[in-house]
Amino acid sequence: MTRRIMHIDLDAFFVSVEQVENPELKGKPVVVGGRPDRRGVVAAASYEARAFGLQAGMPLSTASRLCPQATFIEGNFAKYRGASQRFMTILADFSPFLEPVSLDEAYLEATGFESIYGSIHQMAQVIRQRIKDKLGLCASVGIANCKVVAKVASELSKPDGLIEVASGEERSFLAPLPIAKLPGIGKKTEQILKGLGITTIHNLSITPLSALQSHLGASGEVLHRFANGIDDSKIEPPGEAKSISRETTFGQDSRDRTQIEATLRYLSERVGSELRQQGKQARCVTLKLRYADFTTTTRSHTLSQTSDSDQTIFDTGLKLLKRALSREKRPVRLTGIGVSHLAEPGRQLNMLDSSAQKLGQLNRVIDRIRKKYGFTAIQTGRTMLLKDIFPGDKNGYPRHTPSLSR
Ligand code: TTP
Ligand code: MG
Repeated sequence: MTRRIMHIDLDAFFVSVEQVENPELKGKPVVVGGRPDRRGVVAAASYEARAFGLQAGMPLSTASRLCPQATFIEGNFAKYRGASQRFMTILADFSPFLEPVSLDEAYLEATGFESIYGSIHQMAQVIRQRIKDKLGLCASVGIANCKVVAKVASELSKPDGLIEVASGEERSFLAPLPIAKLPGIGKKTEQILKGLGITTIHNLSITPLSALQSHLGASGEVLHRFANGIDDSKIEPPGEAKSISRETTFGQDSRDRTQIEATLRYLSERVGSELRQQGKQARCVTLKLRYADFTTTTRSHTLSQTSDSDQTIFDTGLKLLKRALSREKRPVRLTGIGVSHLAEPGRQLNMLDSSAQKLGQLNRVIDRIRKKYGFTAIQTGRTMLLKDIFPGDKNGYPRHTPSLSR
């Protein structure tokens, strides 16, 4: 039996949810991400706005310059999360083998479902219609014998499209496409490959594996397989969060160490609180910085023992921050902190370490108070400063960037 995998991705997701709520926005250039005079970036742009060159990640100021007539919407993450849950529930009716990848995107195992729907193509049409009827949203679908080709197909079919790649046609389907269309090829890899004269997926597929490995390391092998339409990875049922992170863009680019450190402290507390809520411990802490010129760097540190403490996350982040900024001239635009390599607590935690134990108790008390009275009910010396910087409420300081990171 030939393997049939579907990749389903909603079109202009955040914007489409707004358009369902507010139908007069349909067919118009619409941006979700914030007001045009605010800092921050475009989270989602309608296809009508994309015609003006707008795209996700673009600063709002640039977006409003390119398309001043667009409607700019702040956005409401809770609303999108709700729509995402309804979307996933619909998909789960069709196949028990479902892998949500992000809020608006999932892989679905469809192998063997031909007999129920007549064909997998027909099954995809039924799914698309159901999503339209129940949610008012358009979903684009790619069907192929593996995940990577299905994803490229759904991307190519947008908006409101459906492409099925017949078994055996994977390689020829990918061949003419530019390398940037292949999942796993970001800006950096694209530049390296272009430097080698590789511009199409066909070029990539015929480049000797050893050459790719010497330029790209381990990912060279994966990309070589992908370019040849080979991907054996399975549909993974929803797992638990693999990392937790929080980040924010400053109102104005900042060189003020006190402000940057206070923000880092606040974000560390947010991450720590989420970590404890999930009952997890982290092994690795990562600092993210974006400078005024938009270059973004991350630095990570592996802890000697796992932790769920705000203090440990912050201390580690602060060390990374000091190292990163020691000779840095550029002002900072965004800062973020994340934890990864999560584990259930227990074995790794050295319970004989009484200072770790005390810190653990303290964090739990703080979590209880915050649950009852709001996040800002407890402030540490450093985060007190934030009151003057961000207009906050009892639930915390609203952050500009609607972050998808978990
Ligand atoms: P995408 O599926 O990448 O984008 P999209 O649904 O807006 O558009 P399309 O799929 O038709 O190309 O992301 C889904 C949502 O995730 C998007 O609506 C908004 C959010 N998002 C961000 O918040 N920041 C980002 O940088 C990106 C790419 C998406
Ligand atoms: Mg989408």
